[in-house]
Amino acid sequence: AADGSVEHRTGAAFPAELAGGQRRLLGVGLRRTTILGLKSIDVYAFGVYADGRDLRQLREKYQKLPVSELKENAELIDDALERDIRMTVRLQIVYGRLSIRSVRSAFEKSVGSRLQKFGGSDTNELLQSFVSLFKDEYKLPKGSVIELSRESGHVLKISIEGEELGSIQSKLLCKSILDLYIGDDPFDKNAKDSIQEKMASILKN
Ligand code: DAO
Ligand code: DAO
Repeated sequence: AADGSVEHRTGAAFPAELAGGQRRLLGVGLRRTTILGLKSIDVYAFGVYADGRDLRQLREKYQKLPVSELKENAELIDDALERDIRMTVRLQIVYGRLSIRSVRSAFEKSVGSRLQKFGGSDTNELLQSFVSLFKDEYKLPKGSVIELSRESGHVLKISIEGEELGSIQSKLLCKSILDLYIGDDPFDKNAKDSIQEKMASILKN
């Protein structure tokens, strides 16, 4: 198998494949935030993976378009968000002082805004049921690896350092989380572009 990729600003390394070779790395990026309104910090590096066979469900629809067009096609992203395609976002923590409390509040903000965008008003219960998995006793030192996976049937599974924390069946939640990385207004625009280009090339192969 091919080598993985390194997120060049942080040096975080991502394997080329996960799940015994089923999920292939599409691209890597960086999640940043600002604290106190001015200081920019690197929070985590991420890699986005997808099941190659699941992605090929989209082949028939897009096969006729050239890669140059596919890599800018918004409908391709909508389909990737919407369909039952197994995907994983792997996070590697870069910021050394992350508390579970700040993870919870960041999650409520970022994922909460997407739940509202896609689902309307009645999404707080869903958000809270997921956030309640983030227990205070967990620690996230620099280098920790978290995986957020969409399994078949739109089941969101979360694990830390390979240990499963829990899972929840929700198409809306899966879509909202993936939207942070590949949707409109992503955390890292360059990462999104390279992920989409890689998706396009898989569809053509
Ligand atoms: O120390 O108050 C602080 C800054 C913390 C920034 C937290 C951003 C958290 C982003 C989510 C991380 C998910 C693993
Ligand atoms: O970056 O805003 C964001 C979304 C981050 C999603 C990561 C959630 C990971 C939560 C892990 C909690 C472990 C206790």
